Amino acid sequence: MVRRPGEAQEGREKADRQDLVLSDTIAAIASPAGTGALSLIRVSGERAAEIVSQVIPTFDRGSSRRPHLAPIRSPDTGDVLDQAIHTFFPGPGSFTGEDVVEITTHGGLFIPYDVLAAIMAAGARQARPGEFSMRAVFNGKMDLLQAEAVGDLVDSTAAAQRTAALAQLDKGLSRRIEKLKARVLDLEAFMSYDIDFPEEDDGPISQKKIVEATKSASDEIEALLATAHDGEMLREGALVVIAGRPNSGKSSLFNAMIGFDRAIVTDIAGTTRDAIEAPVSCDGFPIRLVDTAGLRESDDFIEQLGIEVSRRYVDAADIVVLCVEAGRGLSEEEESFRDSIDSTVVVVSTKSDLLTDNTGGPNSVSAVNGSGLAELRKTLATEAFGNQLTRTDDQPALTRARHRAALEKARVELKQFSDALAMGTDAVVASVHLRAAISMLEDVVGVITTEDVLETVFSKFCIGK
Ligand SMILES: Nc1nc2c(ncn2[C@@H]2O[C@H](COP(=O)(O)OP(=O)(O)OP(=O)(O)O)[C@@H](O)[C@H]2O)c(=O)[nH]1
Ligand SMILES: [Mg+2]
Repeated sequence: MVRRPGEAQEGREKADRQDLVLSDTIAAIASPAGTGALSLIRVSGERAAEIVSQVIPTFDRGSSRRPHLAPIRSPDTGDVLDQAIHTFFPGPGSFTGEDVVEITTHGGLFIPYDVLAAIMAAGARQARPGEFSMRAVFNGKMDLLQAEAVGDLVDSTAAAQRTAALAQLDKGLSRRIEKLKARVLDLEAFMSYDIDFPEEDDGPISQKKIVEATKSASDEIEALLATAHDGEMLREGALVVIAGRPNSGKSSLFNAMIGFDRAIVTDIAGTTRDAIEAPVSCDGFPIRLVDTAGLRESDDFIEQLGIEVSRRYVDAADIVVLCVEAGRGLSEEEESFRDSIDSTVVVVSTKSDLLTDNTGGPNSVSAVNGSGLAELRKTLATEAFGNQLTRTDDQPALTRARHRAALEKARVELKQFSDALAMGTDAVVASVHLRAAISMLEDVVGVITTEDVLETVFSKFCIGK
């Protein structure tokens, strides 16, 4: 059997990981703040059952995975705080892998918080953002990519994001990266064979085979990196910035696209002073639509600030929608503005309802009667996500800068490995680069991850997740 140098390390790293697991019992409201019919409180940890039985005296840890209706009582006074449903999920068969109790209380601004306070008085600690998911990762219930997919599902604003996040939750991306890691591990094993049996000049593993294996791993890294731009844009939404002269109908178009009056519309030129952003789903694809201040020379200090903000948004945009009133051509300034933009520009003829002869041309829209809006949505989806609309394979993509950065580092290591190989560097020294590449890939999936990486990933989650 070919020895894999990584294997010896695995036991120790697992032990390190166990040290990071926090053993205290945490609690949080998992549903959003505000008034709703119900609210969900999660309690997780070794003492979950014992703590909950202080507020639910009828709690029976023998009856798991079944909902029970029972009064919740203050642990101090015994007063009834709510009538609520609770379900006990004993570890390890729970979301976090620990004992978990989920309590569905009545919603609103008082009861859930009062019940949570009682649970904390009974000994639980308020969970930190993402701490439930972090424990799930520590306890091997899911990997880091799956935990990120949970966050992506919650943050999704369009159907295509849901599809991608569900596939990632189903380990699609994890498997792709694991496969790549297996290739690099094989390569490392080939090298270690050469190290162990140096006298076999032309041993069972030829130089050619190593070069080929390196090439195939590098190709897969390139293929993965090539998915990053689209994958990240799908997760974050394409930034579509509406720009144009004052009064050209930008805010009206913005409101019509998002479906409610978010931006102020008046017939006074220079109404919008700030950039306003809202998520819109265009044919199932996520777009972050931004309304901006009209572009013109202005002596008004506040308006000038707004125009500077507009320019910054235009520079960052994936697509710029340039609004020009229907029936007139682009002015010289508008043409040079269009030509100065690096990203895709979609020129839209606004206020088409004012034209009597219906010669609005392509991309004519009316915020008043809604004509052309469906076509504009389609155009934006195609411009921003065209690659993904036409893609026939649905290979999992990288979805975060974190993934991209790690794969880029792995690419560098592999390149350094093959350079070392070509220069006839000692096999032991060359193999150091393979080990480094493997550890980059492990970081992405979160098999063995430093506390720093985990903290950054989970601090972006909300409390209760
Ligand atoms: N008939 C008609 N009027 C429109 C349409 N869109 C905008 N308008 C009118 O055009 C004027 C300017 O509209 P806004 O949406 O505020 O224009 P804007 O480009 O955001 O203007 P600034 O914020 O000042 O840069 C308002 O009086 C709107 O009612 C449209 O589709 N049809
Ligand atoms: Mg406006």
